Amino acid sequence: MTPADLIAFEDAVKAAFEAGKIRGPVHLAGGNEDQLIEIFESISLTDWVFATYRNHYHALLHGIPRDKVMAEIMAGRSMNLSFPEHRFVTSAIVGGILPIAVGVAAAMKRKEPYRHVWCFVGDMAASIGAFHEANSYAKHHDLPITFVIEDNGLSCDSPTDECWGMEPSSDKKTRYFYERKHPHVGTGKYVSF
Ligand SMILES: Cc1ncc(C[n+]2csc(CCOP(=O)(O)OP(=O)(O)O)c2C)c(N)n1
Ligand SMILES: [Mg+2]
Repeated sequence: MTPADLIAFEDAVKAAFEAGKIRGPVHLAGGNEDQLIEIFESISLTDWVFATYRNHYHALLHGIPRDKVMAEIMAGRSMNLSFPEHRFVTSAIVGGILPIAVGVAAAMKRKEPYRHVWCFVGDMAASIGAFHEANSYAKHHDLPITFVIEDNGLSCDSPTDECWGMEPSSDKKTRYFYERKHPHVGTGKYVSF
């Protein structure tokens, strides 16, 4: 998948949402195409990927067919995309995916051959108590997990640093920065917050 493929996909979702064809919330990705493509070069199709409500790019980059992803979005399940057969799970609860990902990583450690777990979270999610606990457990049990912090500097529309301050340190985490292209939720046509 190229950046243009990803952008074209989100543009199609945006058009369908604005035409009133999607009966549910959507969180569009944008501005992070290059970063995610690079990160997914390290992610095997047999690895587990856990993500947030802003997950369309992640699903496509994890090899899930475009039509399958689009069908779920059109059915109103954008913010909960889950394809366990592709080892891909998301949660719309901020930080909600963290304990699930850590649990799967604990299971993977007992399996042979184990698969790595990649857990994507926003910069606000990386500041909350659930991250601290997940990070601590993963570190002390040396679990095969990497937390990828998707840092757009925003918690919805509030600057994360001003609201939350420092986030806990971790040797299990990596981070990429991007500038958000779309509103936090929706496309700006109906409602945003
Ligand atoms: C437990 C919980 N509280 C509040 C919300 C509402 N909410 C949705 S996204 C969001 C901000 C998340 O910011 P961040 O983790 O940085 O992710 P981003 O949207 O910037 O990618 C909030 C508070 C939620 N989904 N879950
Ligand atoms: Mg953010």
